[in-house]
Amino acid sequence: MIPTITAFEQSPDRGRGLSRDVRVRWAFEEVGQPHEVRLVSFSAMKEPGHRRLHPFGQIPTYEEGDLVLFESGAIVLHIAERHPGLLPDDANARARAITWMFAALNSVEPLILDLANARLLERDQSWYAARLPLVQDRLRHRLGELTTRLGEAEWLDGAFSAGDLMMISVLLRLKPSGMLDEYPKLSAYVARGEARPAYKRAFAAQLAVFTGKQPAG
Ligand code: GTB
Repeated sequence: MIPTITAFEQSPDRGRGLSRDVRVRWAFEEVGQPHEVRLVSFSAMKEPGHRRLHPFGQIPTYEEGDLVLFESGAIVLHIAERHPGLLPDDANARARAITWMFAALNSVEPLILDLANARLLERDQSWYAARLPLVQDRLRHRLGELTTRLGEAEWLDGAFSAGDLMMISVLLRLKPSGMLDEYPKLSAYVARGEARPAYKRAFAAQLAVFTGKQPAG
């Protein structure tokens, strides 16, 4: 059965690959799973029909027969567990890869979102200039810790895994702020992810929604 996911009909990032369907598309591409993408408008997301799939009226969602999932992390984990390619066979290595998925979503993404939201939504507030350095410092501290752990390694724990897919997806959201450039090792890590053919196919597919042109190849 071919799973269907949902994505923005008109992504606010104008096809820069920052919305959360991209990590799901990337996971599908890594494991070679064909999939359908149903595009939804902002208003349709808030309708009861979509809320039956996603309680918070968001994308992405995942449908496969009777199974409906939401939360990009849960969806990527589901894909990774059902297909070879994104999780190691060794039980301990598998648990560590899943740990990195959680680390990306719980210990890195919220700090990045805090910065993105501050830049996007709080600029006009009287306290913006005072708060911004606090938000930046918290994030810089975590990125420093991540840099130290990555060290000279290519990926976070042995071979590329769903943990890297999620961490790189999260770090990509830093690009508009320019902060990723402060961390050459993390920038190179993200670039290695972006260079993967599966990522390129996922990126091209979401960009095609914005440009209205089919991806080449
Ligand atoms: N925790 C959930 C998950 O991981 O799946 C979060 C889902 C989520 O935030 N979805 C967003 C959404 O549906 C799209 S990705 N928003 C519509 C709404 O809440 O009404 C978030 C996103 C939005 C815009 C950009 N951008 O423009 O750069 C990047 C990411």
